[in-house]
Amino acid sequence: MNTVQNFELYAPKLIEKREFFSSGHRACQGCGEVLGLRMIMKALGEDVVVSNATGCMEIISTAYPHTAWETPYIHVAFENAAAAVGSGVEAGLKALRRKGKIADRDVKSVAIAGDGGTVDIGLQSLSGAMERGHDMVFFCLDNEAYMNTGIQRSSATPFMAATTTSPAGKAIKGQRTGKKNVAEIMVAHNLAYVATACPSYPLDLMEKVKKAKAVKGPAYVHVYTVCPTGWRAASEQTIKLGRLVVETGIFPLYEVENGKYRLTMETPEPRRPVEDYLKLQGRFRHLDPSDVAKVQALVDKEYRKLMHKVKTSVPWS
Ligand SMILES: Cc1ncc(C[n+]2csc(CCOP(=O)(O)OP(=O)(O)O)c2C)c(N)n1
Ligand code: SF4
Ligand SMILES: [Mg+2]
Repeated sequence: MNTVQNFELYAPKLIEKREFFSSGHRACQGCGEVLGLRMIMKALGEDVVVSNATGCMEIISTAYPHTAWETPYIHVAFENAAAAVGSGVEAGLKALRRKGKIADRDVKSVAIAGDGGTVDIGLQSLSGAMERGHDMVFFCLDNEAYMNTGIQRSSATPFMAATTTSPAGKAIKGQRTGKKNVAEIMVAHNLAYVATACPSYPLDLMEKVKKAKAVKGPAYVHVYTVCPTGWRAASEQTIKLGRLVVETGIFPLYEVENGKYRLTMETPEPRRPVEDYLKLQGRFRHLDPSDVAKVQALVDKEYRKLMHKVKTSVPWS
């Protein structure tokens, strides 16, 4: 699929001029997480209430007395998690609707958290909110570690990546486990819509955000966001890294609608070797050729599993 052609064809219809996450925030140069967030907010529009767990995006956007948020926004502590507060917001919106106070507006509850706030500390409340069927969208902004507090590993940190709590040295070679796949955990909750996205593919991302918002019930979007600071990568490589992670098959872009899997961005065949992606990042600097081969084997296995689902899954209805 040719992204440039798509952009020319659809951009005037798809992209709002108005920003709901403004410039002037304090994110690092080349931050992929804030870029993804800006696109999410653009695609959501103004009728949302955002619950955002503590993490980089909260820290860089809300230094008192300033705020980058152009919509109602609740900063949620790590402990009570974005999904728990988001489900309370949804109940509140329901009550306001019943009283006729927002009868003419379709306001949506939106919960946003980093990978730490989603895959580790927020997972239980996320599962509860999705299982109860709240009418809300949850976005995980996955930069593959607890970045805001100094690059600690999370269960979304990829195999062999070095972080401050999974350092590469004589004892271990970085993260010892593979990445937890929360999109799959969400599919297992039988959600009507689950998707993966990346701001290096802006139209794909924004279309998925709109689809997720349109669902009456819970929806989940897992957004891969490059963090040049934590990954020890050059800030001008952010978009390229987001493309490489898709072209290598490490993070395929897909959606699951009513149980049916679909790749939304074709991965080139043959896929690019994972080395093209790994070598641009200091967090993988310690890998020798046999380590790279292990990463490649893991990626190949996960990719095969996904392609099997793409080929064999059928929609529930
Ligand atoms: C219970 C609790 N533990 C730890 C913290 C400190 N803390 C604040 S943000 C954060 C990291 C967040 O990581 P993530 O959710 O991945 O977001 P990122 O900063 O990477 O965007 C941590 C550990 C806290 N606020 N509360
Ligand atoms: S540490 Fe990473 S995620 Fe956080 S603001 Fe900087 S580049 Fe963005
Ligand atoms: Mg993180």
